[in-house]
Amino acid sequence: MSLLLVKRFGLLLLISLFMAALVLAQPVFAQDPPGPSPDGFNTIEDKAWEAGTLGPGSEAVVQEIYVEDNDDNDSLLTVTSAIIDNMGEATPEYIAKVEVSASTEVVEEFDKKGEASVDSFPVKIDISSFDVADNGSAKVRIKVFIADQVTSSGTLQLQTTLVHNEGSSIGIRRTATDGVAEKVQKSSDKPQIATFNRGTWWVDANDNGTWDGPGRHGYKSQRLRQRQQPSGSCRLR
Ligand SMILES: [Ca+2]
Ligand SMILES: [Ca+2]
Ligand SMILES: [Ca+2]
Repeated sequence: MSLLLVKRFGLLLLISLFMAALVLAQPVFAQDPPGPSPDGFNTIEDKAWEAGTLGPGSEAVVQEIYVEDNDDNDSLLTVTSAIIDNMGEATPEYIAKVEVSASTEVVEEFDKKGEASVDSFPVKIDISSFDVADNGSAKVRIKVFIADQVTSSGTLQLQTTLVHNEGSSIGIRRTATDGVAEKVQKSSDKPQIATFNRGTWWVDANDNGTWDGPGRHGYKSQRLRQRQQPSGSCRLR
Protein backbone atom coordinates (compact mmCIF):
# COMPACT_ATOMS: atom_id res chain seq x y z
CA MET A 1 0.00 0.00 0.00
CA SER A 2 1.41 3.31 -1.02
CA LEU A 3 1.85 6.17 1.43
CA LEU A 4 -0.82 8.16 -0.46
CA LEU A 5 -3.37 5.37 0.02
CA VAL A 6 -2.55 5.15 3.73
CA LYS A 7 -3.11 8.91 4.07
CA ARG A 8 -6.45 8.72 2.18
CA PHE A 9 -7.58 5.78 4.29
CA GLY A 10 -6.64 7.65 7.47
CA LEU A 11 -8.57 10.74 6.36
CA LEU A 12 -11.66 8.65 5.51
CA LEU A 13 -11.42 6.96 8.93
CA LEU A 14 -11.28 10.35 10.65
CA ILE A 15 -14.31 11.63 8.72
CA SER A 16 -16.25 8.43 9.53
CA LEU A 17 -15.41 8.73 13.24
CA PHE A 18 -16.51 12.39 13.23
CA MET A 19 -19.84 11.52 11.53
CA ALA A 20 -20.38 8.64 13.98
CA ALA A 21 -19.74 10.97 16.89
CA LEU A 22 -22.29 13.44 15.48
CA VAL A 23 -24.93 10.70 15.10
CA LEU A 24 -24.27 9.42 18.63
CA ALA A 25 -24.54 12.96 19.97
CA GLN A 26 -27.99 13.50 18.36
CA PRO A 27 -30.08 11.91 21.14
CA VAL A 28 -28.50 14.37 23.60
CA PHE A 29 -29.48 17.38 21.45
CA ALA A 30 -32.95 15.95 20.84
CA GLN A 31 -33.78 15.75 24.55
CA ASP A 32 -36.39 18.17 25.92
CA PRO A 33 -34.78 21.38 27.16
CA PRO A 34 -34.91 21.82 30.95
CA GLY A 35 -38.18 23.49 32.06
CA PRO A 36 -38.40 26.81 33.92
CA SER A 37 -37.08 26.84 37.47
CA PRO A 38 -39.87 25.73 39.82
CA ASP A 39 -38.62 28.09 42.52
CA GLY A 40 -41.05 30.72 43.75
CA PHE A 41 -43.68 32.62 41.80
CA ASN A 42 -43.19 31.72 38.13
CA THR A 43 -44.95 34.92 37.04
CA ILE A 44 -44.77 38.40 38.58
CA GLU A 45 -46.44 41.27 36.76
CA ASP A 46 -46.96 44.93 37.64
CA LYS A 47 -50.50 46.07 36.73
CA ALA A 48 -49.59 49.76 36.11
CA TRP A 49 -51.96 51.07 38.81
CA GLU A 50 -52.65 54.79 38.40
CA ALA A 51 -53.57 56.79 41.52
CA GLY A 52 -52.97 60.28 40.11
CA THR A 53 -51.73 63.08 42.38
CA LEU A 54 -51.48 62.49 46.13
CA GLY A 55 -52.00 65.48 48.41
CA PRO A 56 -50.77 65.92 52.00
CA GLY A 57 -52.64 63.68 54.47
CA SER A 58 -54.10 61.47 51.73
CA GLU A 59 -53.86 57.70 51.33
CA ALA A 60 -54.04 55.65 48.14
CA VAL A 61 -53.17 52.33 46.54
CA VAL A 62 -50.29 53.13 44.17
CA GLN A 63 -49.21 49.68 42.96
CA GLU A 64 -50.90 46.37 42.19
CA ILE A 65 -48.88 43.24 41.41
CA TYR A 66 -50.10 39.89 40.05
CA VAL A 67 -48.19 36.73 41.02
CA GLU A 68 -48.74 33.16 39.88
CA ASP A 69 -47.23 29.74 40.57
CA ASN A 70 -47.05 27.34 37.63
CA ASP A 71 -44.74 24.33 37.84
CA ASP A 72 -44.63 20.55 38.32
CA ASN A 73 -44.17 20.50 42.09
CA ASP A 74 -47.08 20.63 44.54
CA SER A 75 -45.58 23.01 47.10
CA LEU A 76 -47.42 25.77 48.96
CA LEU A 77 -45.95 29.29 48.69
CA THR A 78 -45.68 31.62 51.68
CA VAL A 79 -44.82 35.34 51.41
CA THR A 80 -42.75 36.38 54.44
CA SER A 81 -41.82 40.00 53.72
CA ALA A 82 -42.04 42.83 51.20
CA ILE A 83 -39.12 45.17 50.52
CA ILE A 84 -40.30 48.44 49.04
CA ASP A 85 -38.05 50.99 47.38
CA ASN A 86 -38.89 54.25 45.62
CA MET A 87 -37.49 54.89 42.13
CA GLY A 88 -38.95 58.42 42.15
CA GLU A 89 -37.54 61.46 43.95
CA ALA A 90 -40.20 61.88 46.67
CA THR A 91 -38.29 61.76 49.95
CA PRO A 92 -39.23 59.24 52.67
CA GLU A 93 -40.06 61.97 55.23
CA TYR A 94 -43.25 62.73 53.29
CA ILE A 95 -44.44 59.11 53.31
CA ALA A 96 -45.87 58.36 56.72
CA LYS A 97 -46.69 54.67 56.23
CA VAL A 98 -46.80 51.88 53.63
CA GLU A 99 -49.31 49.03 53.80
CA VAL A 100 -49.43 45.70 51.92
CA SER A 101 -52.70 43.87 51.27
CA ALA A 102 -53.45 40.82 49.13
CA SER A 103 -56.24 38.72 47.69
CA THR A 104 -55.93 35.11 46.53
CA GLU A 105 -58.19 32.68 44.70
CA VAL A 106 -59.11 31.32 48.14
CA VAL A 107 -59.73 34.70 49.83
CA GLU A 108 -60.86 37.10 47.09
CA GLU A 109 -61.22 40.18 49.30
CA PHE A 110 -58.11 42.27 49.87
CA ASP A 111 -56.79 41.57 53.32
CA LYS A 112 -54.11 43.60 55.14
CA LYS A 113 -50.89 41.56 55.43
CA GLY A 114 -48.48 44.07 56.97
CA GLU A 115 -47.49 47.72 57.33
CA ALA A 116 -44.48 49.83 58.30
CA SER A 117 -43.67 53.47 58.91
CA VAL A 118 -41.14 54.94 56.48
CA ASP A 119 -37.88 56.42 57.78
CA SER A 120 -35.84 55.62 54.68
CA PHE A 121 -36.09 53.62 51.44
CA PRO A 122 -36.03 50.69 50.98
CA VAL A 123 -38.47 49.81 53.75
CA LYS A 124 -38.98 46.19 54.85
CA ILE A 125 -42.49 45.07 55.83
CA ASP A 126 -42.96 41.79 57.70
CA ILE A 127 -45.84 39.86 56.15
CA SER A 128 -48.06 37.40 58.02
CA SER A 129 -50.80 34.95 56.95
CA PHE A 130 -50.11 35.21 53.21
CA ASP A 131 -50.11 31.74 51.59
CA VAL A 132 -50.65 31.02 47.90
CA ALA A 133 -51.79 27.50 46.99
CA ASP A 134 -49.76 25.30 44.64
CA ASN A 135 -50.25 26.58 41.08
CA GLY A 136 -52.44 29.38 42.48
CA SER A 137 -52.28 33.15 42.04
CA ALA A 138 -52.62 36.34 44.08
CA LYS A 139 -52.95 40.10 43.71
CA VAL A 140 -50.86 42.32 45.97
CA ARG A 141 -51.63 46.00 46.57
CA ILE A 142 -49.32 48.61 48.05
CA LYS A 143 -51.01 51.57 49.73
CA VAL A 144 -49.16 54.70 50.86
CA PHE A 145 -50.17 57.26 53.49
CA ILE A 146 -48.84 60.75 52.75
CA ALA A 147 -47.61 62.94 55.63
CA ASP A 148 -49.80 65.88 56.72
CA GLN A 149 -47.11 68.40 55.80
CA VAL A 150 -45.24 68.08 52.51
CA THR A 151 -42.83 70.90 51.71
CA SER A 152 -41.47 69.68 48.37
CA SER A 153 -43.21 67.85 45.54
CA GLY A 154 -41.83 64.63 44.10
CA THR A 155 -42.75 61.42 42.33
CA LEU A 156 -43.42 58.05 43.86
CA GLN A 157 -42.60 55.00 41.77
CA LEU A 158 -42.45 51.93 43.97
CA GLN A 159 -40.31 48.89 43.32
CA THR A 160 -41.64 46.01 45.39
CA THR A 161 -39.76 42.78 46.11
CA LEU A 162 -41.80 39.90 47.51
CA VAL A 163 -39.66 37.57 49.64
CA HIS A 164 -41.24 34.10 49.80
CA ASN A 165 -40.75 30.38 50.34
CA GLU A 166 -41.88 27.49 48.15
CA GLY A 167 -41.51 24.07 49.76
CA SER A 168 -37.89 23.73 50.84
CA SER A 169 -36.76 26.77 48.79
CA ILE A 170 -36.44 29.65 51.24
CA GLY A 171 -36.07 33.41 50.77
CA ILE A 172 -36.88 33.57 47.04
CA ARG A 173 -37.17 37.15 45.71
CA ARG A 174 -39.31 38.46 42.86
CA THR A 175 -39.45 42.19 42.06
CA ALA A 176 -41.98 44.38 40.21
CA THR A 177 -41.64 48.10 39.44
CA ASP A 178 -44.76 50.31 39.36
CA GLY A 179 -45.49 51.07 35.69
CA VAL A 180 -47.22 54.40 36.43
CA ALA A 181 -45.56 56.79 38.90
CA GLU A 182 -47.64 58.97 41.23
CA LYS A 183 -46.98 62.61 42.14
CA VAL A 184 -46.80 63.73 45.76
CA GLN A 185 -47.95 67.35 45.89
CA LYS A 186 -46.57 69.80 48.44
CA SER A 187 -48.89 71.50 50.93
CA SER A 188 -48.72 75.00 49.40
CA ASP A 189 -49.65 73.59 45.97
CA LYS A 190 -53.16 73.10 47.30
CA PRO A 191 -55.16 76.12 46.04
CA GLN A 192 -57.48 77.89 48.46
CA ILE A 193 -60.28 79.36 46.38
CA ALA A 194 -62.13 81.59 48.90
CA THR A 195 -62.15 82.81 52.50
CA PHE A 196 -64.88 84.42 54.69
CA ASN A 197 -63.96 87.61 56.59
CA ARG A 198 -65.61 90.95 57.65
CA GLY A 199 -69.03 89.51 56.89
CA THR A 200 -68.30 88.73 53.27
CA TRP A 201 -66.65 86.20 51.00
CA TRP A 202 -63.28 87.09 49.51
CA VAL A 203 -61.73 85.48 46.45
CA ASP A 204 -58.42 85.94 44.65
CA ALA A 205 -60.19 87.15 41.51
CA ASN A 206 -57.06 88.09 39.52
CA ASP A 207 -54.87 85.28 40.89
CA ASN A 208 -52.23 87.67 42.31
CA GLY A 209 -52.00 86.02 45.76
CA THR A 210 -54.21 88.59 47.58
CA TRP A 211 -57.85 88.32 48.52
CA ASP A 212 -60.27 90.56 46.60
CA GLY A 213 -63.47 91.85 48.24
CA PRO A 214 -66.68 93.42 46.84
CA GLY A 215 -66.27 97.11 45.83
CA ARG A 216 -68.33 99.65 43.89
CA HIS A 217 -67.06 98.34 40.55
CA GLY A 218 -67.11 94.68 41.35
CA TYR A 219 -64.42 92.75 43.18
CA LYS A 220 -61.40 94.90 44.02
CA SER A 221 -57.83 93.86 44.63
CA GLN A 222 -55.60 94.42 47.70
CA ARG A 223 -58.40 94.61 50.26
CA LEU A 224 -57.34 91.57 52.28
CA ARG A 225 -53.81 90.19 52.11
CA GLN A 226 -53.48 86.44 51.98
CA ARG A 227 -50.95 85.03 54.38
CA GLN A 228 -50.50 81.28 54.32
CA GLN A 229 -50.36 79.73 57.76
CA PRO A 230 -48.98 76.22 58.36
CA SER A 231 -52.56 74.97 58.55
CA GLY A 232 -53.37 76.59 55.19
CA SER A 233 -55.69 79.22 56.77
CA CYS A 234 -55.54 82.98 56.13
CA ARG A 235 -55.64 86.06 58.30
CA LEU A 236 -55.85 89.82 57.91
CA ARG A 237 -52.65 91.74 57.41
CA1 LIG B 1 -43.13 27.76 41.61
CA1 LIG C 1 -48.75 53.55 40.27
CA1 LIG D 1 -46.29 24.22 42.00
